[in-house]
Amino acid sequence: MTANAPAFPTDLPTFVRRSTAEWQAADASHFLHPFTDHRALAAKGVRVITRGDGVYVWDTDGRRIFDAMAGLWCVNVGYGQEALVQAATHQMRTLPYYNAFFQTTTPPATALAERLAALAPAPFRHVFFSCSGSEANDTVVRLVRRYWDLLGQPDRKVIISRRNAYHGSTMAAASLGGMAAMHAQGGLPIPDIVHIDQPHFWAHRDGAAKGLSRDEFGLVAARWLEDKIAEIGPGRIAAFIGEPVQGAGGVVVPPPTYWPEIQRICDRHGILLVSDEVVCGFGRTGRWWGCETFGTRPDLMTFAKGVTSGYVPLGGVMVAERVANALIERGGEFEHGYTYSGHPVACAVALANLDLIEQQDLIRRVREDTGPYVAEQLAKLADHPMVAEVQSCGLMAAIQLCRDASRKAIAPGIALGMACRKHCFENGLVMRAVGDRMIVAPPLILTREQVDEMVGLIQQALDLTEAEAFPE
Ligand code: PXG
Repeated sequence: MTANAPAFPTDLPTFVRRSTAEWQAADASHFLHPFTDHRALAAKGVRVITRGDGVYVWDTDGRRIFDAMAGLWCVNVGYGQEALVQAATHQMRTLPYYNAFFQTTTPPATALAERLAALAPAPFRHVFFSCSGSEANDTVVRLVRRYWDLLGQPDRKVIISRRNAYHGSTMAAASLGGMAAMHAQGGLPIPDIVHIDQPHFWAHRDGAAKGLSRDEFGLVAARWLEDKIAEIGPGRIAAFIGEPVQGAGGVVVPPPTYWPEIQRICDRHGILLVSDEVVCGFGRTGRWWGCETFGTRPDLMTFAKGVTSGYVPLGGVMVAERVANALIERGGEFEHGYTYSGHPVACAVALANLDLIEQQDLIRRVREDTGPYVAEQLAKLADHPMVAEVQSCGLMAAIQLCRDASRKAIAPGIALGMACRKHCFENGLVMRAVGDRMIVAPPLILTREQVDEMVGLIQQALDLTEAEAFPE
C-alpha cells in the first residue's frame, strides 16, 4: 500500500461515502463515545478511520496512519487477514448463532475450548466464554466467590487488586481496576474489593523506590500484598488479580523479582491468583500468556482482545483444575452466563486467528526477533532530552517523558503527553499517552523495517514536543 492510496476502496457500500465534515457532524449529534469528553470532541471533530491493511489504517481524508496501538491492544495479526474473514463468512453462512445454554454447544465453541486448553499451561483444562475482557473479569468475581463458598469458606470474599490497574468498565471490572477517576463516577468500588500500590519504579522514584535497585523495589512492592492480607485477615481473602504488565496504566513492566514474590505470598496464604491476560495474552509479551514470561502459576486467566485479534468480540476465563474441579464436582448449577458465551462466529474467527499466529510463528518472532529489536531501537531514544526512561516487554513499550528537558523552562500549562500525542497523529502515528508516559503496542506482524519506521516517527514526535514544550 502506498501513502497515497484512496481513502475508500471503490467497492465500499455507499453509506461510507460521506465527507469527513459530514461524518463529524453526524457523530457529534448522535454517538456517545467511550471514555470521551463529548463537548471537547464535538468542538474538535472526530477522526474517522475507514480501513486497515497490515500495521496501517486510513482516515476519511486518505491519510495513512501507522497503528502502533494495534487498534486498542488487540489487532495482533494486523489488518486485512483474509483467513479470518473467510472463517467468519463460512460460519455465518453455516450457523450464525446458537447458544451454549440448555445443554447445547456448537462445533466452533467446543473446538476453541479444546484448543485454548491445549495452549494454556498444564493446570488449565477449562474455559468460560464471555464477549469482552470486562465480562471476563466480572465472571472472575463470581467464580472466586463461588469457589470459596463451595469449599466451605464463605468469609473469603475480598479480592485484592492494584491502584492504576485496568480490568474493564463494568461495575465489577471497574471496581477491580484501580483507576481513581473511574471509581469517582458511580460509587465504586463495590464491596470487598481493595487495592494495593503498583510496582511502578518510576512513579515511586522519590518514595518507596528511593535508593533501591529495581530488584529490591520489586520485593518491597510485592510485600504490600502481604501487608494488606495481614491487615484484612488471611481468612477473608479470596484472590489477588493483576495484569502481568499493566497496560492501560502505562505499560508498567514490573521488576523481575515482583511476580515470583507475589506467587510465594499467594501460595503461603492459599489465595487464588488471577492473571488478567486481556492485553498480555496471545503473544504480546513473547509467550502465549504473560504469566509465562513472568513465571507465575495463576488459578484463573482472563483473556479477550488478541484471541480474535479484535476482528469480532470474544473474551473468557481460563479456569485451572483447582477451581474447575470444585465447580464441577461440588457445584451444581453455576448461575452465570451471557447470550453470546461461546458465540460460534467469534469462536470460528478465534480458531483461524490462532492458526495464523502459529503459521506465521508470531510469538517466537516477538520473543526472539521483533521484541528485542524494538527494545534495542527504543533504547537509542533514552538519550533524547525529552525521555526520562524507556521500558519494554515483547511488543509493548513505554517512553516516560521528562519535564525538565534541556534544563529549559517548560511552557506554562502544557500537558506533555497530550502534546506528544497530537504530534504523533499529525505525523501519521498512533501512540497512546497515559499522563506523561507514551505507550505503544503494535501488531505482532510488525517487521524490522516497520520497527525502524515506528521509531523514526516517535523520534520526530519527541523533537516536535520538545520544540513546543521548551521554547527558547
Ligand atoms: N483487562 C485489561 C488488562 C484491559 O486492558 C480489559 C480488561 C477490559 O476489556 P474490554 O474488552 O471489556 O474492554 C482491558 C481493556 C486504554 C484502554 O486506554 C484499554 C482497554 C480498554 C479501553 C481503553 O489503553 N483495555
